[in-house]
Amino acid sequence: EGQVALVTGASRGIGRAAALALAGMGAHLVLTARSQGGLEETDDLIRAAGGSATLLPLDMVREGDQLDKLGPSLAERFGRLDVLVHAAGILTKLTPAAHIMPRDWEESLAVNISSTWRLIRTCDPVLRLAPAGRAVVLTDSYAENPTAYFGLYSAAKAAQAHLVRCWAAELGQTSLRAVLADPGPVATHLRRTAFPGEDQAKIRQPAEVGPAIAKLVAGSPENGATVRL
Ligand code: NJP
Repeated sequence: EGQVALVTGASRGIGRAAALALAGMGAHLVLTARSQGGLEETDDLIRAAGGSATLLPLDMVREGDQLDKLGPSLAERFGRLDVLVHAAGILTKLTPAAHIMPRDWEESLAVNISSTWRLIRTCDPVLRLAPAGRAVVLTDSYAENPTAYFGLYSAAKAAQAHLVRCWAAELGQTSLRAVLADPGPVATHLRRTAFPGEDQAKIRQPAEVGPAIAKLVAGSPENGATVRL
């Protein structure tokens, strides 16, 4: 009760589901993504369930200066940040490593790694103000398993995972814990991009993954661990 949770990638998919589950635990949500409409839909769902949210439409890549101000503005407005769930991520397309185009490479690194770095940079001080801060970054088994045609995504997610593990190692005796959460295949836009022919009714739905993230946050995860949701 009284907790504040920031969720990136909250306009759809796993981020939306995590936001809903955290609202169900009584947290006030700060929701970010580019799509205002998507954020409003998430907000409607949260309100219908009796929760509250603040919407922050933001392109984490193209509005990096705004992202840099996020942590200090949360500190000023709420005095603390208890939970960060970083679900924003992209898988633009599957491509042989030798055929990756510069634009796709830069976009993948910008969203999947650089935004994570910038988010850690801006949120670390305000997360440390919470009595038991929790940072959950969505990872993927492709970060650990190099697979044909997944280089664009896999390399970026591997670098993201290493950055989070390094950050966790630096948290030492602070009450803040940073973990990686691997949801496995989930029926979202991102998954559809990789496997367009897949019957998404046969894999996990975001609504099953959201509560698993909330449970992780409420528990005592091992700092720096990769947790399979
Ligand atoms: O993806 P999707 P998921 N600035 O496409 C946002 C990992 N994962 O929920 O900006 C700000 O539904 C975008 O919002 P918008 C995966 O690697 C997944 O499946 O409005 N936000 C949207 O809200 C990722 O880290 C699976 O377009 C930006 C969100 O990101 C996380 O789970 C398996 C943005 C993406 O929603 C969530 O993925 C696995 C930007 N520039 C790991 N660009 C899986 N689905 O199977 C994008 O192991 N966003």
